[in-house]
Amino acid sequence: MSEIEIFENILKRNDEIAGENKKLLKNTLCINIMSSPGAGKTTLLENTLKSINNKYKVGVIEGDVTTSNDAKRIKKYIKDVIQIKTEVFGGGCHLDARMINFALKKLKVNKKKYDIIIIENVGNLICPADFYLGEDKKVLLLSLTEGEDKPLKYPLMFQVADLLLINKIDLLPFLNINTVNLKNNVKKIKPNLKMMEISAIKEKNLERWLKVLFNWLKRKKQWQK
Ligand SMILES: Nc1nc2c(ncn2[C@@H]2O[C@H](COP(=O)(O)OP(=O)(O)OP(=O)(O)O)[C@@H](O)[C@H]2O)c(=O)[nH]1
Ligand SMILES: [Mg+2]
Repeated sequence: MSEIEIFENILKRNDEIAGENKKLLKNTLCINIMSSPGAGKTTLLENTLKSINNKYKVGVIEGDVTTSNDAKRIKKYIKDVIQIKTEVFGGGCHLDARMINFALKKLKVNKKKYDIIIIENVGNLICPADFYLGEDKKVLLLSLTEGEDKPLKYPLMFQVADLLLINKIDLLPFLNINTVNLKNNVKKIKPNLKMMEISAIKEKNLERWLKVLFNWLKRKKQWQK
């Protein structure tokens, strides 16, 4: 079997398990947040949870190679958090459907009535793009400090995203980056990708993102009826 065939088999098995996850999540909106290391995923989650303010039942699945640092940060806001350490599963640079299946069962999604499950993927702009987890939407975070050319260098990640959040916009005055060039590069890869500039450290700056999140939730709830 060639390496390509082996990889195709891995993805096929992954998609089968992702299908099971999708069934488990039939009454729950599931978001997969992806980015490079340090782009601000956990910060966005913290401030999103503060804003949601217990209005909805939310569960969070944290993905990292090692440490429970991110789960500890999230536990300050909600109790339903699972930390996946990919090293334990013999993996590394991304979450796969099998890990999410394990986490969903630990969160008891079939019994507890979650409105939203948010997955924070491992910080990486490459591998997470290949692995469908059973989520409804993929949110990509790109921080300004990463540079204008990232859409051109990591096109798949931008192609699979449903929403691009351009983060750390508060740092714009200090950086040698042109957001027009950045957005033009995104358009070359995915012309219709919705983009929003945010600063995840500022809770009040997140209104547009929250509006999108609540819209997705509303649509999922309508779809269930
Ligand atoms: N100035 C500024 N700093 C930010 C912003 N968002 C996040 N940060 C900082 O960026 C650093 C990394 O943020 P995290 O939220 O831990 O990033 P992450 O994507 O979760 O990182 P990994 O999980 O390790 O991949 C922290 O020091 C944050 O305070 C922002 O909008 N502006
Ligand atoms: Mg994090």
